[in-house]
Amino acid sequence: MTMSCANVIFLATLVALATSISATEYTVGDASGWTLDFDYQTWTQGKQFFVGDKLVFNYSPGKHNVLKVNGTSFQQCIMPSSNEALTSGNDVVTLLTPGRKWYVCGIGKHCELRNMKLVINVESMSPAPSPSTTSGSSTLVIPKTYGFAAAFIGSLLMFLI
Ligand SMILES: *[C@@H]1O[C@H](CO)[C@@H](O)[C@H](O)[C@H]1NC(C)=O
Ligand SMILES: [Cu+2]
Repeated sequence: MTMSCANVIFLATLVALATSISATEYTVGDASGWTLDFDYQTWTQGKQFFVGDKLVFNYSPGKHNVLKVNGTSFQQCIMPSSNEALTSGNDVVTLLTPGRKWYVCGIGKHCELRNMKLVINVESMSPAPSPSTTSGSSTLVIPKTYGFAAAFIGSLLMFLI
């Protein structure tokens, strides 16, 4: 198989596009971190969270923790029985799937009384403009969530065939 000049340029463009899309890392509560009586509702306003982005929870280990819960647990501050809490004090959570995500602190009544609860909405990566008008059919079988990856892989497949 020989690479045509057009294909090489096409591939280089794809690689450039792929590297230009970088994940955002959000420090929850910014300089305040994960703490008592912070307004996390306001903190999330104006922020757009995408699959691949990261949340960083900063706090003194032992004072707080981070639990991913469901919507019901979030509303009522009911902690899951299985102890899956993050406890390092510098917990990095990568947002892997789209949809609503709920995080609470499981220590004392921090969720109930001190507002240590965070809800965000994670959006699918917005699909990059298609670099090729003929790549559409090869991306259909792959979920939209991975739109960009799908377009990328689809294009690579086309390139190799
Ligand atoms: C939500 O989580 C709680 C605690 O883990 C669990 O008891 C409950 O069944 C869950 N609810 C749903 C709708 O998944
Ligand atoms: Cu706490």
